Amino acid sequence: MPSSLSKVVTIERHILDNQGQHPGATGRLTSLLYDIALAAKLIARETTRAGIANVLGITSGQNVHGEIQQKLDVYADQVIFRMNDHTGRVCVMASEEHDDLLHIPERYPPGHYVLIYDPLDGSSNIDVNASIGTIFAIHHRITPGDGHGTLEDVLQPGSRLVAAAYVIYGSSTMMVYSTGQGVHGFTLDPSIGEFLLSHPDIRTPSTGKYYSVNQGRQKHWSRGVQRYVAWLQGLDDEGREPLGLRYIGSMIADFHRNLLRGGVFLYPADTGQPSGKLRLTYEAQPLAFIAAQAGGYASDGARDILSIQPENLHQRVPVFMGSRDLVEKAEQFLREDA
Ligand code: AHM
Ligand code: MG
Repeated sequence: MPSSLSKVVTIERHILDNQGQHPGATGRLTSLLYDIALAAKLIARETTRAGIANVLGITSGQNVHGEIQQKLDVYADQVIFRMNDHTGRVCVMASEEHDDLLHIPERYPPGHYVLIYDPLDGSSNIDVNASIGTIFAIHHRITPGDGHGTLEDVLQPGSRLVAAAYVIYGSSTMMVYSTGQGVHGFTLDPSIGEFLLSHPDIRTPSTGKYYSVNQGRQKHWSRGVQRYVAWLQGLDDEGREPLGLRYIGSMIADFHRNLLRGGVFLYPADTGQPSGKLRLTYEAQPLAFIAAQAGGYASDGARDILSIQPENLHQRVPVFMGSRDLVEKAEQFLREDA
């Protein structure tokens, strides 16, 4: 075997090695993460074909080959559900695409875990060829017994997450995951169809180069948010150099860049959106978990996002996340102007 091959770590091997370090691990979480990685590969394949599907001409849902085309977000949603509905590892699921819980079909055994996901975040970016992502959150079930899961299993604070992951479909496809033992990133090698370890043990800088916000909504912001963003821009009396503004409008892409380079991503509450835009259980919680595992921090402006007890499945939450110093500064400005 060429010596370079001994350095290649597939996501499967990494997950397995990681789980091996947990005393009493049964391998169920390992298998669930495999299933998620496989779903990610299928979605990545369709994502790269999305543009060419348009070129081939789709009318009323059919392409020139007579194949029924699905919207990519519907496809992603179904792939993730079907990949996990029959394995005996999951007791209930929830997705951004569905108002209600996704129950495991009666003919399959319910399992130990709860899977919550946003199948294709930033989907308005598909048509303009910008990056999009998928987000996963995994909890243990908390209802007793081995029946089907309930809303109570889904509505848990982020501090109880067992694992979280996101996939970014960009210039390459990457999957980033944490099971509470650091954050690890894998790049999909399309020639062999494997996610290979490319970013072991990601640590986010404590302060950063970038801020990411929809600045167009500035007139709707509170005074605290206005003052905070002016501080990021170096417009206050401290005379600091401004941070660079980077905003794709696809949270995973904005979050991922800032995780690696340092920075803050914010989607604050404003007068038009009093709880912000982003959803707590399948957008903010998993990214807050990953940020914390990488040494960063995520806040709703007043408290740690991981401490919030969700009240309902699709609840929104203001978000400030990324480098710890920058997020704590946001809390300071919002406290002063409360
Ligand atoms: P979506 O779940 O409908 O795709 O919306 C979420 C997306 C995030 O990815 C992104 O951060 C945000 O919406 C951008 O919103 P805006 O266009 O208001 O800046
Ligand atoms: Mg979304």
